[in-house]
Amino acid sequence: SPTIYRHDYQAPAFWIDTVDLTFDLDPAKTRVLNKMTLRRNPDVPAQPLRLDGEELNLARVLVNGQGTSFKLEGDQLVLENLPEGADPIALEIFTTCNPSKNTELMGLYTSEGGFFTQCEAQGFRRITYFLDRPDVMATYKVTLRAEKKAYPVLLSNGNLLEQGDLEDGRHFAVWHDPFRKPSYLFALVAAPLVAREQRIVSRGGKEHLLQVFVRPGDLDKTEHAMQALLQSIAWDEARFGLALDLERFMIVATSDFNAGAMENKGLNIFNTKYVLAKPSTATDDDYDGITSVIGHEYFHNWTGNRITCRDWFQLSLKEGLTVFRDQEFSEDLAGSPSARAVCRIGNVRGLRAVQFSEDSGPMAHPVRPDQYQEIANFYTATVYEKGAEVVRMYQTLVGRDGFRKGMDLYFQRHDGQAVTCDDFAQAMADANPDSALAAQLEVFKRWYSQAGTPVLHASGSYDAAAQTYTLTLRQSCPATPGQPAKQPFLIPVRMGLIGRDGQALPLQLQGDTGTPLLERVLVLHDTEASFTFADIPEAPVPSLLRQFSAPVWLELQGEDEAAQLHRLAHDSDAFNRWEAAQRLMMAQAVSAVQASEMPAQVLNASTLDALRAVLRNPALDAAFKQLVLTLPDELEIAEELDSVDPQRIKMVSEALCQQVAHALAEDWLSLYEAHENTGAYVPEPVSAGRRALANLALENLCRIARDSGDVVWPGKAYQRFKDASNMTDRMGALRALLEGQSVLAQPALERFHALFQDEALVLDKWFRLQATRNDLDGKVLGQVRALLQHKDFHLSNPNRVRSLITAFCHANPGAFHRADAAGYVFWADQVLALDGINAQIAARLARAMDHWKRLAEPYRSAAGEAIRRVAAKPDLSADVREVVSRALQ
Ligand code: B3K
Ligand code: ZN
Repeated sequence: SPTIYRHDYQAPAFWIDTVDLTFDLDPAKTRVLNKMTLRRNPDVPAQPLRLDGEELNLARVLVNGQGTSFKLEGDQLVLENLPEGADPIALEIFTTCNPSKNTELMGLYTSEGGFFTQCEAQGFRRITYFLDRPDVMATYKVTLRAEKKAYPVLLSNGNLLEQGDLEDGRHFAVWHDPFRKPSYLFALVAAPLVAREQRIVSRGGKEHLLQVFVRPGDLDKTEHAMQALLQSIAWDEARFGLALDLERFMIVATSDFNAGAMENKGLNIFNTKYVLAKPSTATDDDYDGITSVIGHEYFHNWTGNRITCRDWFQLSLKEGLTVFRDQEFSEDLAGSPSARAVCRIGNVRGLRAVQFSEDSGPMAHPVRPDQYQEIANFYTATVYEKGAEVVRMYQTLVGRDGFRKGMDLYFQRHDGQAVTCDDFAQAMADANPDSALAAQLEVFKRWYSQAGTPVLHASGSYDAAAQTYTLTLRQSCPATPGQPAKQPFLIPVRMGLIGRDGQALPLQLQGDTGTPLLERVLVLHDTEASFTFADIPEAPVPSLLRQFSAPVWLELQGEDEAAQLHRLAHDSDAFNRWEAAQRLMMAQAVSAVQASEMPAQVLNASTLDALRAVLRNPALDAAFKQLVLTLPDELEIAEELDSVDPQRIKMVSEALCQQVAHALAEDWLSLYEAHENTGAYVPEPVSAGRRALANLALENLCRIARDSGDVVWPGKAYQRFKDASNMTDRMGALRALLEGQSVLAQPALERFHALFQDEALVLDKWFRLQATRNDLDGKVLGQVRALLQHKDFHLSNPNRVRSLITAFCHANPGAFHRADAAGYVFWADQVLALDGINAQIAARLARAMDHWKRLAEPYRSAAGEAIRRVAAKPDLSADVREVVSRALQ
């Protein structure tokens, strides 16, 4: 496929002002009448109209009511003889398509007896011929006609104008969306659904109808989603002054969906995973996921829909900003400082696990990419999560109030427009003219243009005679594809200094006269800078990059273990306390991997003592303790190494887990007893933290039992599994049995399946548990292969594929990277099989091999062979082609 470049952007030759669509919905042959009014863009030289269209059957084209000549060139419909001049042109196009054969789930498709759409980024062209690009914005009127009994609910964007019955048992509905929108925000639904409804009056006194549509049997799982929607609406008004602008706001859940959800104007379509929850089927993590995704899609109504992207290279304009907004929403809901820190730690773990890894591999790209072959491949952790970190840095640099001012100016300038990342940066800077951001805007904007994770090298020196402490910060950034050398980034470093007694030292920069602060943000915008603090009475321990104030690797030069332990014990920043524990464990895990002989113990005694002290500290809450005691996993360890031997890492990781289980045995016991009973289930942070810690303790107790042959703890775990009143505890107990390699694990898995065979989302968990289980005997791949044949496994359902195949290849490295190469053969087979069904899902799976060049032998050669086998398929999708050819470059 051709490569598309950001620098080639040109405004469209035509604008489309209104779209009037009529659908006669039929699974095998849906008829679409598209009546548009267009006009020439006077700013662009006259040229033919080229409309995008894929998988369509064209029946008729009329221009101002008359037949016209046209050409079909590849996937474009070309009209060369449109009237000259500025007058509006009426264009009418009649096509048909086949939703029931649409396994890509892009455009109009059927799922469980209903019709659904997904148009972002380029799905609308699979519904009708159109200028399918985000800078072409029109108002839409939509008429839906379908059989009434099979499709009682007919929905599209905006307001319902009219509905009624037709002949032959069919009915119709007419919708009108008053807001101009790009085609990627179009949606329709026709399905046998029911709705939970709520009417609200917003602060401005306007009435709104909120609806959550699901299959009839799922209505008892919609309460949390509705709650999250109400909280989202209130939060956006309170924090950003952004009100709901629609009379009606609809959420629809479908179980066949490529992504998590989609922010179509007024008609958000969701993966059921991010809507449906009740205590017996959803875990605490599921509840949190629903809150953040409902928030995310709702927040898009302003950041994405009211102001959209000029072109797809600007995707992070809406995604980075909206992820940042949903993260802030979740933190504000969490409430206490400690619960906020737990949220932040969770987000940073995700960022480092996925985005940092992406940034060091063949798919590395800037937050605002410069080129792509298939845009669907660029809905990435870089665009989303790193993009959110870039937005967070604005807030760190200009403060919360300054950030709000920047947002206000952004809306004042650009409401109703399709704009660029530069426009956002300019609004932030202009609203904060005295900030470090405004002073260094061009440097700051390198976060959008340069890929790769910068390394921040920090070293400190204490001058006892002068009573000063000098901190030197230096940055570098590794080369990434197409970007061999980088210019310095602007890095905000939130920091403090900790005294010997654990107290924060007042910070007074030399020559500075303001009141000393206990924490400040240093700004590095050159390759290197030094900061000298005055009146420092003793050599301090620095605490840098608090709250993870920039998406960088931090290297603390010349720092000893004592300093890490000091931070772990005393840092006032909860993030850095957690980080200190992670660094201590990681450093020792890495040396165990690199040692010529596997050491008897991975962690030293002082680290274990420090971990024990965390568990015994009554001032820390359960959620935080659980996070500190979550050990670096195999993927995180691999990310630290230049040459990766997955089996060696697996051995070390296993030894680390067993050591921590045994060394803290007494604590696991008392923690389990103190936290096992969390009372009636409420999905909120305090009791969720208790559940998480109880489950971690139980897992460790079952690990101990594995070595000692004890049957009491597996028995208790099995009992807890059977009696659990909520899914968090049930899954926790089941995982403990699996980690403990208990003979009860298999009966528990069978019972789990029997209990939940009618709950698709729970079956996904069942598949995932088996795909990601600890592979001590090399049998997991065989089990995964067997599960492909299970009656509940369907290659056409993305959630199921992700739960079994993608989870195995991406999240179970010890089972996937086999010396006999069988994991890679499996990977290639599945990528090829999926590519004919759903290219987006296939491409995501393909990325499991991103880091093959860092593998040690024999893995590397075998992986290369598997990738070349995939690449050799001549009719590979553009999606998979782009991923494998980058991997091979
Ligand atoms: N904007 C959608 C993305 C849909 C993915 C298209 N391949 C979901 C979201 O970010 O809210
Ligand atoms: Zn989004």
